[in-house]
Amino acid sequence: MADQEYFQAIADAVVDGDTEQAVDAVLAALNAGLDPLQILNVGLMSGAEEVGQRFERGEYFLPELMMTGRALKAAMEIVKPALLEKYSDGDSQVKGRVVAATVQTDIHDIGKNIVASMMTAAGFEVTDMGVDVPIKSIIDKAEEIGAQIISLSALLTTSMPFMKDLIDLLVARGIRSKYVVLVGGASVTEDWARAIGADGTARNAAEAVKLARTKMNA
Ligand code: B12
Repeated sequence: MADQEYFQAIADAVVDGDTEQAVDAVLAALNAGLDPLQILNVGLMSGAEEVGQRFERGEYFLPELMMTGRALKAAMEIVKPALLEKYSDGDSQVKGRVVAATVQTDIHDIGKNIVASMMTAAGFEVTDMGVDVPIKSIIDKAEEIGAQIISLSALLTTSMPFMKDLIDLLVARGIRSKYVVLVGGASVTEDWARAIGADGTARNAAEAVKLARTKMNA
């Protein structure tokens, strides 16, 4: 079977919201020796993207989104150990402290979780605050644990403005320069990140880790 066929099978299972099929397809791809990052980016995320488009076109509704969410989560549990093994950092030195959260009004957590896991594997100490987290709580936690990085996820265009509000609040409190603020999620772009005064964004978890390392010179 060609690599592309494995990725297609994974994407198709995600589009069908078929958990069992998604898990089987990811296992088959891993057993065939395919790169776990490609499985995430080319297989799982393109399936998620297609589901999103069908939802926008009115062909899919909330139940389909939920089934896809379930399939993605189960598949992610299979691909995660392989990702962590491949991308973890051998040296045990802590690279920095990170507060990660999905901002208020947004409950999407699959991308945030994988970013948090991969940062942990890369040697960052990550405090994951979960989803729908008020910006003030995120800042308070960052202050409390002495974080250097604030990692924000948002998938809804209506939740993205809270990223800007958080940065504005840091500025208002005179502590903006203490933090590297990274933003991400399906609708977040480089332009948006720049416009709100964030320190950067990345398309996927491996790039997010690279960015965090660059910012920390680690
Ligand atoms: C699954 C899903 C759901 C599930 C989520 C389950 C869960 N536990 O997370 C459920 C069913 C709950 C859901 C609900 C809704 N959803 Co939804 N959902 C999706 C879907 C199909 C996949 C999301 C996903 O998990 N992708 C896979 C992960 C791995 O990708 P990711 O999150 O983007 O993360 C990667 C990168 O972005 C990056 N990254 C992530 N975070 C960070 C952080 C930093 C710092 C960095 C650098 C990088 C980074 O790395 C990650 C890994 O590589 C998307 C479509 C899409 N295109 O993404 C719609 C989508 C996000 N949903 C959408 C909508 C509209 C909704 C609802 C409003 C629907 C409704 N009418 O109720 C609700 C909102 C609920 C809420 N208040 O949050 C829209 C948003 C549209 C918009 N532009 O605002 C989308 C885009 C679909 C669409 N095209 O219309 N959804």
